[in-house]
Amino acid sequence: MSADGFSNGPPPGARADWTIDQDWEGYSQAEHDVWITLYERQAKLLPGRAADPFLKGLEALDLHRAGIPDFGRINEELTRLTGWSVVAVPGLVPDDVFFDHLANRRFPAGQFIRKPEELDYLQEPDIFHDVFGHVPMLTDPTFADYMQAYGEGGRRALGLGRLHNLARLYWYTVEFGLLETPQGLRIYGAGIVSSHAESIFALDDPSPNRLGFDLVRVMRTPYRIDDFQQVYFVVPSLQSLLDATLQDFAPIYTAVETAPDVAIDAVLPTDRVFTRGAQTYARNGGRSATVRPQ
Ligand code: HBI
Ligand code: FE
Repeated sequence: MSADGFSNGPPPGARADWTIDQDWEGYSQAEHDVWITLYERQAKLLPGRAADPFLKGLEALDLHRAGIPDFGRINEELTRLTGWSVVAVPGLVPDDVFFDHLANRRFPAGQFIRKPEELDYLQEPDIFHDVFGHVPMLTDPTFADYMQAYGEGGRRALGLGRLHNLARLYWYTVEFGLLETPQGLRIYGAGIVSSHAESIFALDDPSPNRLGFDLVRVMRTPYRIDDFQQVYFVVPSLQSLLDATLQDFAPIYTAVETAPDVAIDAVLPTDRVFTRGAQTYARNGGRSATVRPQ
């Protein structure tokens, strides 16, 4: 098993880069119905909660309500807009494979969809999390550049043994990031926007901290993989996110190396505070540890 827990090669039937055919014709109506249920629920909830670039991307790609979208159809528009394409993979792929895809403007999306009894529970990102959650933002040119820069940074981080710091950057932006707008905070993180419960919790609940994004601060902050986040970081613009990644990370890693992690529920005197959370949710044990809101 290699360092990140994968057997050395791609699974049977997958290509060397771990991609597989989506086989869109192979989806059953029951699988399309799960997509429709999840899509309808979020489409009703997200106006006024999701950031404009996300809502614009959803429209542009017409992730239509009629079921699981065909990657071939999505890619015609997505590639025209920002040069990105969605490729099907069996599930999580090794970090180096993941970064190589991102660095080449390919987003690896799980080909499978969750079962009807798993609507709010997911062990591993499925096609709804990956395509509904991540892909609409890839239609935004600035975010599209950020994701490619992240992929290139990931390859370097692997070489420097700094993956865990970079994974935190991904987690608190791409997965659970919030955007500051004149109308208030809006969601751009895929992990939030693809989760009905967390789309509400992340903006409305008094429990979590909501703090201004700072690259070193984020890299020093651990995260939860089994429950709602205890802290969300807010960027003033997508451009500021891209600018943060276009600098040389070596001095950043040095700064992070000597600084201890920040407690997940801490607010530092240097933090820009949007919400000083009560942490009530986490202190009451959150959800059962086996449930990961998606
Ligand atoms: N693989 N398919 C897939 N999707 C991901 O989001 C993903 C992955 N492999 C690794 C990974 N994410 C994380 O470790 C990154 O933060 C590096
Ligand atoms: Fe994700």
